[in-house]
Amino acid sequence: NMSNRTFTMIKPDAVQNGHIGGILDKICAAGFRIVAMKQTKLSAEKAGEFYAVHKERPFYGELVEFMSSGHIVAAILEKSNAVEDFRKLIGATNPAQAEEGTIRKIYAESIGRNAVHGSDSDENAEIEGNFFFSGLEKF
Ligand code: YYY
Ligand code: MG
Repeated sequence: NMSNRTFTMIKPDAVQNGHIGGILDKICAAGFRIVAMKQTKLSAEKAGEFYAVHKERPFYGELVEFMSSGHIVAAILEKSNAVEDFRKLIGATNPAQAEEGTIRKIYAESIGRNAVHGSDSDENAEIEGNFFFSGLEKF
Protein backbone atom coordinates (compact mmCIF):
# COMPACT_ATOMS: atom_id res chain seq x y z
CA ASN A 1 0.00 0.00 0.00
CA MET A 2 1.69 3.14 -1.24
CA SER A 3 -0.49 5.95 0.04
CA ASN A 4 -1.59 4.39 3.35
CA ARG A 5 -5.01 5.87 2.81
CA THR A 6 -8.43 4.46 2.06
CA PHE A 7 -11.91 5.87 1.56
CA THR A 8 -15.10 4.85 3.34
CA MET A 9 -18.78 5.71 3.45
CA ILE A 10 -21.17 4.90 6.25
CA LYS A 11 -24.19 3.99 4.12
CA PRO A 12 -27.81 5.20 4.53
CA ASP A 13 -28.96 2.08 6.42
CA ALA A 14 -26.34 2.50 9.14
CA VAL A 15 -26.85 6.28 9.40
CA GLN A 16 -30.64 5.79 9.67
CA ASN A 17 -30.22 3.03 12.28
CA GLY A 18 -28.06 5.24 14.51
CA HIS A 19 -24.75 3.43 13.97
CA ILE A 20 -22.45 6.32 12.99
CA GLY A 21 -20.89 6.45 16.45
CA GLY A 22 -20.48 2.69 16.81
CA ILE A 23 -18.87 2.36 13.39
CA LEU A 24 -16.48 5.31 13.90
CA ASP A 25 -15.54 3.82 17.27
CA LYS A 26 -14.52 0.53 15.64
CA ILE A 27 -12.60 2.37 12.89
CA CYS A 28 -10.63 4.42 15.43
CA ALA A 29 -10.07 1.41 17.74
CA ALA A 30 -8.55 -0.41 14.75
CA GLY A 31 -5.93 2.33 14.46
CA PHE A 32 -7.21 4.43 11.57
CA ARG A 33 -6.81 8.21 11.67
CA ILE A 34 -9.69 10.22 10.25
CA VAL A 35 -8.06 12.52 7.67
CA ALA A 36 -11.32 14.08 6.42
CA MET A 37 -14.99 13.43 7.12
CA LYS A 38 -18.39 14.83 6.17
CA GLN A 39 -22.05 13.92 6.29
CA THR A 40 -23.85 14.51 3.01
CA LYS A 41 -26.53 13.06 0.75
CA LEU A 42 -25.91 11.74 -2.77
CA SER A 43 -28.26 12.50 -5.62
CA ALA A 44 -29.14 9.47 -7.76
CA GLU A 45 -26.89 10.95 -10.44
CA LYS A 46 -23.89 11.23 -8.08
CA ALA A 47 -24.50 7.75 -6.61
CA GLY A 48 -24.62 6.37 -10.15
CA GLU A 49 -21.34 8.10 -10.96
CA PHE A 50 -19.65 6.79 -7.80
CA TYR A 51 -20.68 3.19 -8.62
CA ALA A 52 -20.30 3.51 -12.42
CA VAL A 53 -18.01 0.45 -12.48
CA HIS A 54 -21.11 -1.64 -11.60
CA LYS A 55 -23.47 -0.11 -14.17
CA GLU A 56 -23.95 -3.34 -16.14
CA ARG A 57 -24.62 -5.42 -13.01
CA PRO A 58 -28.20 -6.52 -12.17
CA PHE A 59 -28.10 -4.80 -8.76
CA TYR A 60 -26.99 -1.38 -10.08
CA GLY A 61 -30.45 0.25 -10.10
CA GLU A 62 -31.21 -0.82 -6.54
CA LEU A 63 -27.72 0.17 -5.40
CA VAL A 64 -28.09 3.68 -6.81
CA GLU A 65 -31.58 4.06 -5.34
CA PHE A 66 -30.40 2.88 -1.91
CA MET A 67 -27.22 4.99 -1.86
CA SER A 68 -29.24 8.12 -2.68
CA SER A 69 -32.06 7.30 -0.21
CA GLY A 70 -30.61 9.05 2.84
CA HIS A 71 -27.59 10.69 4.42
CA ILE A 72 -24.16 9.08 4.24
CA VAL A 73 -20.91 9.83 6.06
CA ALA A 74 -17.88 9.98 3.75
CA ALA A 75 -14.35 9.79 5.16
CA ILE A 76 -10.71 9.44 4.17
CA LEU A 77 -8.81 7.17 6.59
CA GLU A 78 -5.09 6.75 7.18
CA LYS A 79 -3.13 3.78 8.53
CA SER A 80 -0.33 1.58 7.25
CA ASN A 81 -1.75 -0.94 4.74
CA ALA A 82 -5.03 1.01 4.89
CA VAL A 83 -6.94 -0.47 1.93
CA GLU A 84 -6.37 -4.12 2.82
CA ASP A 85 -6.71 -3.66 6.60
CA PHE A 86 -9.94 -1.70 6.19
CA ARG A 87 -11.46 -4.37 3.92
CA LYS A 88 -10.63 -6.89 6.67
CA LEU A 89 -12.24 -4.67 9.30
CA ILE A 90 -15.50 -4.32 7.35
CA GLY A 91 -15.80 -7.99 6.31
CA ALA A 92 -17.40 -9.64 3.29
CA THR A 93 -19.85 -7.78 1.03
CA ASN A 94 -22.60 -10.19 2.13
CA PRO A 95 -22.91 -9.89 5.94
CA ALA A 96 -24.04 -13.53 6.09
CA GLN A 97 -20.49 -14.40 4.99
CA ALA A 98 -18.68 -11.75 7.06
CA GLU A 99 -16.37 -12.80 9.91
CA GLU A 100 -17.49 -12.33 13.52
CA GLY A 101 -16.57 -8.90 14.87
CA THR A 102 -16.42 -7.20 11.46
CA ILE A 103 -18.40 -4.00 10.91
CA ARG A 104 -20.67 -5.60 8.33
CA LYS A 105 -21.28 -8.66 10.54
CA ILE A 106 -22.35 -6.36 13.38
CA TYR A 107 -24.20 -3.61 11.51
CA ALA A 108 -25.22 -4.72 7.99
CA GLU A 109 -28.82 -5.68 7.24
CA SER A 110 -28.25 -7.48 3.92
CA ILE A 111 -25.89 -7.67 0.94
CA GLY A 112 -27.44 -4.50 -0.49
CA ARG A 113 -27.85 -2.62 2.80
CA ASN A 114 -24.39 -3.46 4.10
CA ALA A 115 -23.56 -0.50 6.35
CA VAL A 116 -20.20 0.60 4.93
CA HIS A 117 -18.14 1.05 1.79
CA GLY A 118 -14.39 0.44 1.61
CA SER A 119 -12.13 1.13 -1.37
CA ASP A 120 -10.72 -1.95 -3.10
CA SER A 121 -7.35 -0.52 -4.24
CA ASP A 122 -4.99 2.40 -3.62
CA GLU A 123 -5.96 3.83 -7.01
CA ASN A 124 -9.69 3.71 -6.21
CA ALA A 125 -9.10 5.08 -2.70
CA GLU A 126 -7.53 8.17 -4.29
CA ILE A 127 -10.30 8.53 -6.91
CA GLU A 128 -13.08 8.03 -4.35
CA GLY A 129 -11.56 10.42 -1.80
CA ASN A 130 -11.27 13.06 -4.52
CA PHE A 131 -14.95 12.49 -5.40
CA PHE A 132 -15.93 13.96 -2.00
CA PHE A 133 -13.01 16.07 -0.77
CA SER A 134 -10.89 18.91 -2.15
CA GLY A 135 -7.14 19.08 -1.71
CA LEU A 136 -7.50 21.58 1.14
CA GLU A 137 -9.60 19.07 3.13
CA LYS A 138 -7.17 16.16 2.90
CA PHE A 139 -4.59 16.88 5.57
O1 YYY B 1 -16.72 -3.65 -2.49
P1 YYY B 1 -17.99 -4.15 -1.87
O2 YYY B 1 -18.87 -3.04 -1.37
O3 YYY B 1 -17.74 -5.19 -0.82
O4 YYY B 1 -18.83 -4.92 -3.00
P2 YYY B 1 -18.93 -4.64 -4.58
O5 YYY B 1 -18.88 -5.96 -5.25
O6 YYY B 1 -17.96 -3.59 -5.01
O7 YYY B 1 -20.42 -4.07 -4.75
C1 YYY B 1 -20.73 -2.73 -4.39
C2 YYY B 1 -22.02 -2.75 -3.61
O8 YYY B 1 -23.08 -3.22 -4.45
C3 YYY B 1 -22.05 -3.67 -2.40
O9 YYY B 1 -21.47 -3.09 -1.25
C4 YYY B 1 -23.52 -3.90 -2.23
C5 YYY B 1 -24.04 -3.91 -3.66
N1 YYY B 1 -24.20 -5.30 -4.15
C6 YYY B 1 -25.47 -5.86 -4.18
O10 YYY B 1 -26.44 -5.19 -3.80
N2 YYY B 1 -25.63 -7.15 -4.62
C7 YYY B 1 -24.59 -7.87 -5.03
N3 YYY B 1 -24.76 -9.14 -5.46
C8 YYY B 1 -23.28 -7.31 -5.02
C9 YYY B 1 -23.13 -6.02 -4.57
MG1 MG C 1 -16.36 -2.57 -4.19
